[in-house]
Amino acid sequence: MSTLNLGILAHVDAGKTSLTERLLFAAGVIDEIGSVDDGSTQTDTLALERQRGITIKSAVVSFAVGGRTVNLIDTPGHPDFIAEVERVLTVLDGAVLVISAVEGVQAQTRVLMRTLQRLRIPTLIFVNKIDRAGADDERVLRDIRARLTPSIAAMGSVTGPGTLGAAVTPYGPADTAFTARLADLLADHDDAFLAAYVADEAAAGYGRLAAGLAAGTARALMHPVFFGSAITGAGVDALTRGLAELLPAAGADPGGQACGRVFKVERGAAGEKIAYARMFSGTLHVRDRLRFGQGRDGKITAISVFDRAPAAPGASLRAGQIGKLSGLRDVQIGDTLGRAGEARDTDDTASEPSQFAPPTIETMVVPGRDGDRGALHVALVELAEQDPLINLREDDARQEILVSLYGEVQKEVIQATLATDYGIAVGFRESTTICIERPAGSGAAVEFIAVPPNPFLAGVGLRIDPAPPGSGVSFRLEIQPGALPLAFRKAVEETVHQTLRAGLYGWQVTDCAVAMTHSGYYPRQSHAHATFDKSMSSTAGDFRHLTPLVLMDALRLAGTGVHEPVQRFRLEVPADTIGPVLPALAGLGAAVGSPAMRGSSCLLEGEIPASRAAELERQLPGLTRGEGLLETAFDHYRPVRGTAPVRSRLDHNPLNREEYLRRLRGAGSSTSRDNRGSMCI
Ligand SMILES: Nc1nc2c(ncn2[C@@H]2O[C@H](COP(=O)(O)OP(=O)(O)OP(=O)(O)O)[C@@H](O)[C@H]2O)c(=O)[nH]1
Ligand SMILES: [Mg+2]
Repeated sequence: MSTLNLGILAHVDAGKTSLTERLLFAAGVIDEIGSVDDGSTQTDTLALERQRGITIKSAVVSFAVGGRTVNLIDTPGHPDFIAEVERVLTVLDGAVLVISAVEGVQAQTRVLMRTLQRLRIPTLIFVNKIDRAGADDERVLRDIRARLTPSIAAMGSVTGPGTLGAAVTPYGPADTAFTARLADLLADHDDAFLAAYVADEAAAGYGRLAAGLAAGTARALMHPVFFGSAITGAGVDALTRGLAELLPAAGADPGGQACGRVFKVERGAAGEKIAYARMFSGTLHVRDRLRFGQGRDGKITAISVFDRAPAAPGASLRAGQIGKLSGLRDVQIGDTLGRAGEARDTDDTASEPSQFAPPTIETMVVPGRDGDRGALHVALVELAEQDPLINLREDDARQEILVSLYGEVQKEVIQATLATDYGIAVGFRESTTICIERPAGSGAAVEFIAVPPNPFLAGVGLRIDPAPPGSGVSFRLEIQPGALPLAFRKAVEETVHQTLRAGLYGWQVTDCAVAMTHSGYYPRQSHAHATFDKSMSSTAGDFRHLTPLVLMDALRLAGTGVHEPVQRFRLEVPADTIGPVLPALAGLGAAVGSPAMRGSSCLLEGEIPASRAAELERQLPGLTRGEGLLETAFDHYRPVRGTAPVRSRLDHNPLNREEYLRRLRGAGSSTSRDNRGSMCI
């Protein structure tokens, strides 16, 4: 029995949750179709989702099509919740990208399609809402070709678009125009097919074309396009067949070494952690002891498996399946799971570059009552477990708590969640834009063991080099792999990642490659007569304490530049309002291309610093009689013009060596052995 782990992705409101509901109904899992507008769907189950009619968290449902189990993950479309989509991408065998037949390709549609293509995730396109007034299937097809990809195959035709009677007729072997278009598409991507086709057109029999389309789809080279309506059910049968015939099943080796991935964490009724995981190979059983992340472990106390129905208790979770695991107290989103004691394929702990932009605003959370500060901390730590990108930062001295966010809707959701789930009323101080730092050049530094002024029993040399935009932080060894025990190497690597959270201006340093160029340590005294002597043996603490000193020295030599996030925008305004709109855009630092007239409206596209986008949204109704339509999506980072902004410094990196060492000494007066390390100063 094959399994397909399928993501449904789209711009907000395109109809993902409604389509999910319709697919569950068609597969016989539910007897009645729930509605987003009534708050009665299977996947929008949070009270907030039902109140607002939008999806906030990803949710899994399971059903059968054509002898195949489909585990469908309904994702949020609002850009404030893009982090939910990001985590889901790592566990998918295929995706359906939903596009509204009325609105066509939208800002987030493009962001998602680019990412699906980059990750080579096989993707079908579903053009939804053909029943809604204004639906135009031909226009949307042109739009997809021009703005997403030309490698598409429309799989049917629509009659009566824009009416409740809108219907879809799937194409078949007898449609010669369809088969000719398929042959052209395959010939574009497959030289063997092209040669056979040129030699003999009859070689392109329908069976060959259908197989070629499935193969091209599986390789994410081409994208079949289906039409339909989640509300009336038109076209949904053809899409369902497409799920069974055109998308590849999960490759699965249940007997192999256990390997899975956590893509969602939630709390159960009693506050216990529940991890949603997809298995890539091997099989997990209840009571298995697992290891995950960097050195954490735990024992599975219960498993629920998604298998053509709501998750049900099971004894095991096999390769290809998705299930909920209980008992893993320290598990985190994004963790790779394996069985304790089994060898890892790799010891590499480098962070994977993210597929989407990180949050671009930071805001201070202020409890309504001062007495709630402790409870607020606990609540936010729990929320950060479910969404690590909120990147909780605290300053005990100043009693400040800061979170990173994508936008105002996410802020409102956090506020409402704190109020309803935790009983804590909070407000927010004004948000600031989160910048990043990139190294301006290369820099290297080294501290040798037992050579003053190095106060630690460790030797570390590091070099930092710039890396391409979007590549994140990588770490590699330029010493012999055996030259440094694994525990020390890990300590250096982890500390490198931690240290780079705050660069010379206090912002996350990214798009750089860090190389370890030197190491030195004193081995543990292991003679029978000698007990462990910390004054003579290196510890992981020595490496943790020394690494920030060396890395910040290297970074100072490299220098860094502060970069601010820039958004791409698409703005449709009534043509007669262009007079006031253009100077307002210029005043906000936007760069605009030449306006394109579209009947009585005018289309403007360009770039705007993220810090000014909210202001544009505020001004727009006044400038356009409330008729302006704005879409924005993160595009890139660019160097800040003028004075580089400095981030409020909560992370204590050794910008000042003396102060850093003083602080460590202060920490050493506590009972923590690790903090004391073996600082011989
Ligand atoms: N007429 C019509 N309306 C639809 C169709 N599909 C969805 N809708 C409506 O569009 C709105 C949004 O639908 P959802 O299913 O919540 O869209 P979504 O993509 O899940 O939205 P988010 O998860 O918030 O991004 C709701 O009011 C639906 O009733 C359709 O095929 N036809
Ligand atoms: Mg939804």
